[in-house]
Amino acid sequence: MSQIKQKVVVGLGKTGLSCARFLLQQGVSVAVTDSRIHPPGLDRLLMDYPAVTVSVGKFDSDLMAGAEELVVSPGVSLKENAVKKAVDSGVPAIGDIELFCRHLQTNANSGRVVAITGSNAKSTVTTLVGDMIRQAGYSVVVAGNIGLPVMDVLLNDKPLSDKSLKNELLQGRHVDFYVLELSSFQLETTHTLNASVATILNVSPDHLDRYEGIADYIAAKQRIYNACDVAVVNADDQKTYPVAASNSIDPKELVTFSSKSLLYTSSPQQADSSVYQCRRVNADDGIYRDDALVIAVNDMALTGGHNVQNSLAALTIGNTIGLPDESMANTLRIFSGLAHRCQVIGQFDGVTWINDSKGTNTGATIAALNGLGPCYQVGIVLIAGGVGKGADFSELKNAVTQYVTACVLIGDDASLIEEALSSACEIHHAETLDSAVIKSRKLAKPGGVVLLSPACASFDMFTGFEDRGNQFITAVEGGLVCG
Ligand code: UMA
Ligand code: ADP
Repeated sequence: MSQIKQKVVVGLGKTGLSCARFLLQQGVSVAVTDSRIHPPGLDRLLMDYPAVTVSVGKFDSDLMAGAEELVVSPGVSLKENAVKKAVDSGVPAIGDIELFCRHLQTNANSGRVVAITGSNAKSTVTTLVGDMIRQAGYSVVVAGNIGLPVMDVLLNDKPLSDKSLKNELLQGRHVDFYVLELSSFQLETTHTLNASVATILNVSPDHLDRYEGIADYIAAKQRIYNACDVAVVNADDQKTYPVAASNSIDPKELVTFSSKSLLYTSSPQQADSSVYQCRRVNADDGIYRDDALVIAVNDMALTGGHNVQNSLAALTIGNTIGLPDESMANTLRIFSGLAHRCQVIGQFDGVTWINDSKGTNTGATIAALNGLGPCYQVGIVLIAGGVGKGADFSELKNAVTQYVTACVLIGDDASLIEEALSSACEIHHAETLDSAVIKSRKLAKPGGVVLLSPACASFDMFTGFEDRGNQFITAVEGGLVCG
């Protein structure tokens, strides 16, 4: 007698738990495997479904090989031996985003999907677009890599703590838009996204410990454009354009945003066909649409050149889905950014302390330095280091030479960063974040900045970027920087 085939959920973190619970609520036969002995979602799953098959401590090859389909968590590579073996023998592999899209596609009345990826600025732009949609009077759910697994949105017992779910779904409102932040890991296992609007905001090296090289990483990101209606691309970064050679990538429309106009010419840049442009008129910088001022840069709550770029991206996405300029400008007047992204903690003894713990790759740290550097002529003391994920830290050299007076390095890859930057600025080392803060206090000059923007992941010393940022804030506010 042949056994009933199961879906096997691979990984039991946030994503695996949400997928397993959704499938079980739908009456689907499910088993779960995780390489960890006690994965984070285990207790909750067994509390709700004590009889479900769970195999932990190592990936269960036999379970996977006999599956009808694998639902693979983003933290698990498709190159993982057991996964690869099952896939090579014909078992299909999908991820949570594919499961979500399938559900929407069988529900005729479902909302439109706005899909956002990029090496940096994903969470900022995703949140901004969500706020713009809400401000314009539509209902919206913001989910994905930003921290709310998409399948949690579809559960019968949705997590009440989540703001956007509380606002929209629990009031029983129809959802007009799903704004999804998608990582390259999630895109690898997504086959039928078919987004209304899809964007790659920018591409710089990241996660090179998981990819063969940058081309492999970009190929994963490119999947966001599969069968989308409108592709929003960064005209200043060719790597964000849909690759014509890939036959499934065929947006019906291509729309650009560009911050080349950040040069603030007084008239539109001739080669730039973007809807929104930056111009300087009578010494005031503003974002314009044709000759009409949409918003003055000084009226925006976000600061820094990189955030003008992020605002241009959000406006362009909003325009594509029909949001009015006036309402989007109102959102830009209010939205002051997310915690841990170039977040000013305060000024002590004339030194400004800034928490950019979410700067987890070189591209992010370069943007933070270039965005903040021009505002602080006295110079920046940079606290960096952690898990480099195979990055080439020499990419930091130009921005460090221009704006950084000293680096204080922490974490596993401190010596790699020192090797790359020793000719660019003074280098110091610290065993702990607290001692890095104390050293930085001594190195910083009044009028200058101490910036935590590590260009690295945090898992060697912290539970995540939030933990790293919160410990930094505690050290700064707790008095280590005074006296
Ligand atoms: N892991 C194992 N064994 C397993 C399964 C996972 O060791 O069997 C490890 C992974 O290698 C990873 C960790 O456990 O280090 C978490 O992996 P996961 O797939 O269980 O992660 P989730 O808890 O489901 O969280 C994921 C995203 N994490 C990753 O992609 C690593 C979260 O993004 C995301 O918010 C969440 O789904 C909801 O969608 C985090 C992230 O760091 C913030 N993302 C990367 C980034 O932004 O750069 C891509
Ligand atoms: P993501 O979700 O992609 O990590 P975030 O919005 O959380 O993006 O921002 C992460 C970091 O990226 C910030 O801390 C900042 O240093 C950097 N950053 C913000 N905007 C940009 C941009 N337009 N280009 C490059 N880096 C940026």
